[in-house]
Amino acid sequence: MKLYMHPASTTSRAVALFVADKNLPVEQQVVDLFTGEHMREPYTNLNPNKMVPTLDDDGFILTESSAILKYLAEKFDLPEYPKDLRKRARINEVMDWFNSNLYRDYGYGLIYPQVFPTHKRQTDEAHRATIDWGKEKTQGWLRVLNDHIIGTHTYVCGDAISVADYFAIAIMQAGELVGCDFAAYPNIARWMATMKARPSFDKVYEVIRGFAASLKGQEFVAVA
Ligand SMILES: N[C@@H](CCC(=O)N[C@@H](CS)C(=O)NCC(=O)O)C(=O)O
Repeated sequence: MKLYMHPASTTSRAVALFVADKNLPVEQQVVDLFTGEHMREPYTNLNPNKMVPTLDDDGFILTESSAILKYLAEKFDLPEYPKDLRKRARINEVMDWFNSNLYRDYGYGLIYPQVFPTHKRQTDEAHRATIDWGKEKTQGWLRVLNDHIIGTHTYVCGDAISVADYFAIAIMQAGELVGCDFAAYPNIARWMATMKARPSFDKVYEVIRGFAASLKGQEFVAVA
């Protein structure tokens, strides 16, 4: 089984941490986003979205990090995606929440326009408005995450770790690029510290943390 990925990719790290933590027999092949390898054949034959990650399980091609996490957990019969209908429904709900609600405003509104030149808006005014909107909406989502989704629980779907935590920590950690600080959201901060203490975290997140360190000192709009 092969995972096409890039260590600087948020959605790749979600899968890569799960693979590493669970020691799954998944070979990882880097697709060089910086040279545009993902934009060309042969990769686009696998993933016409021109994005990573992509899983190839003996010719079965699967895109979407959320779907890949669930597929791997199911394939290897892992407790991180329990079979109980309601537990599973809760995990699906939370992963959809992160993927649509939070990630849209936090990733594509607040973080990426500030760090990736390809996300720069056409005018300074439009750029600024995107980031301001992203920040404001993000703060609302973080309040929901802190107070209602995590609350007093250890993980995002209760007190057992699930594929939703692997998905969510990849998204949340991306805020380090612009210096986001979650002290105002103590349940989020506590949960993030728990996930960052996973044995494979430092290795899987090494490249993105290096990138974050290289941006230190620049002025960014962030959640604080
Ligand atoms: N919904 C997709 C999103 C994948 C995605 O956004 N991948 C980014 C890296 S994090 C990518 O490949 N970007 C390449 C580009 O935008 O050129 C998933 O969850 O897998």
